[in-house]
Amino acid sequence: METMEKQSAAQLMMELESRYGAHNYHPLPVVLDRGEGVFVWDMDGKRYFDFLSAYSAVNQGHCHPKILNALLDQAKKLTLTSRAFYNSSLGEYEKFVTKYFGYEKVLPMNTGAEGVETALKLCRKWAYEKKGIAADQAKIIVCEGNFHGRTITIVSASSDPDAKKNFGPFTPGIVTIPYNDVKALAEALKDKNVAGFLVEPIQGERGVMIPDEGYLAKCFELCKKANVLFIADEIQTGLGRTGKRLCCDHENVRPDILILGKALAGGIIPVSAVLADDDIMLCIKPGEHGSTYGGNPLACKVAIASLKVMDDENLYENSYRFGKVLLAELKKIQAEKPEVVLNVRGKGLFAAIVIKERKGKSAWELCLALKENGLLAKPTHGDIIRLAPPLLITEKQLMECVDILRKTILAF
Ligand code: IF1
Repeated sequence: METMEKQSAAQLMMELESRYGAHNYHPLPVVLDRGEGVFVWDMDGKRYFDFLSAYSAVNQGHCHPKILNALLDQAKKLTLTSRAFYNSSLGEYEKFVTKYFGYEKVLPMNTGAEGVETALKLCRKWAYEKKGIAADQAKIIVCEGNFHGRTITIVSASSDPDAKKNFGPFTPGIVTIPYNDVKALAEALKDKNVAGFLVEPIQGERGVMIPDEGYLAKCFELCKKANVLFIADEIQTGLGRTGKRLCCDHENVRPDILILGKALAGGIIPVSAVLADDDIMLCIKPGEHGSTYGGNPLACKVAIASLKVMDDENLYENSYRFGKVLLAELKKIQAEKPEVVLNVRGKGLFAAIVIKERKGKSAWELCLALKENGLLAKPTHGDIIRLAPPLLITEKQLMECVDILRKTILAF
């Protein structure tokens, strides 16, 4: 007979979240307590490879010592001044980040959603003040299946019913076209009131949807011809995730407005940024936009350290090289078990496995099995598993992970 089990510390934590926290997530049943590099540990001390990297915020690895030191040093000195005063870190960061990405100006914010909102506001300002669109007529083109965040305006641009249902009324001035469809963009750009085109270079939430080669470059060219701003949401794809500094770099596209977040602060604190040249950025004047925490000294130092780690530890190259290894291995696994793996795709260390769903055997169950075998990943859209390890993973560790994936999938 089963004896009554004493509740574990992990069970208690899950119960506390369920009892006192809003139910806006459905996490995998693992309670993480510690992280270092590519690893996280649960409350029982079990070690896992982290193949989500907090949705690519932890590209530099968990608790990176150089980023942590930057945080600690600055935290002892000055954390927040607001933008009512100057601070001794912001200018240094602004110079660093604009030179790093090759833009004239940066507007610092905190979360990704705020970065996207900022980009949309900036685009509208530019449309009225530079392009000459009549008041309140500006339109932004977005793509079906996008994920740009959770604010009202951003969910207004979403095509996911879960993101929208009963959150209306929505922000007007948004036009949705299919993703990876150059013709649809050309058609939509015929409208003279279009101000901007907002696009993810790879759709993450959609399940690592990689557009055809040349898509970004063609879209950019069409936008140029129509005097429309090309706005890239690189919050998830930026900072090495796809094997280059930016995903747009694969096609030598330099977005008019670039939005960054997540790994810009190595998973330590929320830092986002909108980059553009003067012609666009200076459309926003004092008092017209901002954020209490945006550009705070702690964020500035952490962001500089996070960007330096990307170069110092060859994380761009790692992602590019090991991404090829990972994809090749995933293709082998697919060939070994086509009745489970319908498809695999990836660019850099940003990959996805599409699972053939059978009764009781979905991507969720596979993720539970992976968890048992020491690898954490999260399903998206029911049948897709996104794979995105921290970029400092070594080839040896990666092959260990491939073994876990193979073993788990073959047994599935
Ligand atoms: C959650 C997805 C990833 C993003 C892009 C803006 C934001 C995100 C391209 C907003 C955020 C997250 C948030 C996370 C789940 C996640 C996600 F599955 F929903 F799509 F990463 F793949 N642009 N992405 O991916 O940034 O305001 O959250 O800082 O838990 O909702 P944020």
